[in-house]
Amino acid sequence: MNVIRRRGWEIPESQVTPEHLFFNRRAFLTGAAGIAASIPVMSPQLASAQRIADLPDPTADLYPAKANTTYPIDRPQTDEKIATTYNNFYEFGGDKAISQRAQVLKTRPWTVKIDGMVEKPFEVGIDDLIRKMPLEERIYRLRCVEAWSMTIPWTGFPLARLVEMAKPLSSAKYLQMQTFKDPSMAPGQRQTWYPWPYTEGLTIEEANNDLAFLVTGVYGKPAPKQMGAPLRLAVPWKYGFKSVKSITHFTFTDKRPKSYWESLQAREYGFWANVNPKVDHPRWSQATEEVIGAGGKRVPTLLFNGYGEYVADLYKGLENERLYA
Ligand SMILES: Nc1nc2c(c(=O)[nH]1)N[C@H]1C(S)=C(S)[C@@H](COP(=O)(O)O)O[C@H]1N2
Ligand SMILES: [Mo]
Repeated sequence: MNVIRRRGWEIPESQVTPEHLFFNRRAFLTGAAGIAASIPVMSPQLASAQRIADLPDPTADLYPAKANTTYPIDRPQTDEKIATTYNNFYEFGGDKAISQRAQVLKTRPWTVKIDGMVEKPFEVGIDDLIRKMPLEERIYRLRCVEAWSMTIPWTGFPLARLVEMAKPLSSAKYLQMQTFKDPSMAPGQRQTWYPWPYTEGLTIEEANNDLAFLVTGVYGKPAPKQMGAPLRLAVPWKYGFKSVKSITHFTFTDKRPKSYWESLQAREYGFWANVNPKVDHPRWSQATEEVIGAGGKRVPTLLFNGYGEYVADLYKGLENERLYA
């Protein structure tokens, strides 16, 4: 597809894909695509996943949610077809075309576990959680570390509401978030040498910033699996890899969580990962970004992805940290 091809001076996608240098692509492709290719189109597994997918979402009545326009947006929304078919979700493969493969993800029943430094650890079913929360729509920009971006209408609730519900102890300094781990469902997780489950983290202050958003839907509907159903993070001032998909586990801790990409390649992917056009990735420039779905158009990248007025204060006094990688 033309929209996803990189042109001109741009480096081929294979070179800006973060995993390129250390992700054994060939081994991966034999694994994931090999498995996908070996199952007939309507394998029993896929067929039953399809039946589940065809059931009405138990929270469908909550959509579309009321728009929150606190955060103005000056770009057109990315076309829904493009945003739902150009995805990073390594659990289902190392390429962007995982939307079909991700349909085997079983999103009900789905239990979210909250533990660590909290008054009392607990578990909550996803539908109970969603119904307790004030759903709203927010349009955010998403800037991937691979130098492309989209503009997406998310539905969800502030992460701060989950923090409040969890009642963290004052000793908790960080919130770690993890995706499911089930290699029988996610072929990428059969590559056992990767640090599954996908893990990310924020400081408690970041988690309590109003911009940090837990996503349950997109484009006025429950989120499709490839975009991280049934619960995914959106932290638009940080590179996209911080926005962990399909979360099952929140842990409050006093130790800085080590993320999936940091475990793989700490020199390139750090804890903070705030967007900054002046701090290049070791292998490519971060000065501009390709607007996906806009015919190859590039625009300048903005400090904190344009959200500095809401988040820059979080980093006062942290100037010695590697805030932008
Ligand atoms: N569990 C999980 N979450 C993930 C990823 C992933 O591979 N696995 N990829 C991240 C990256 S690199 C990006 S850019 C965004 C992409 O989100 P989108 O596909 O909804 O645009 O998801 C992030 N969350
Ligand atoms: Mo990304």
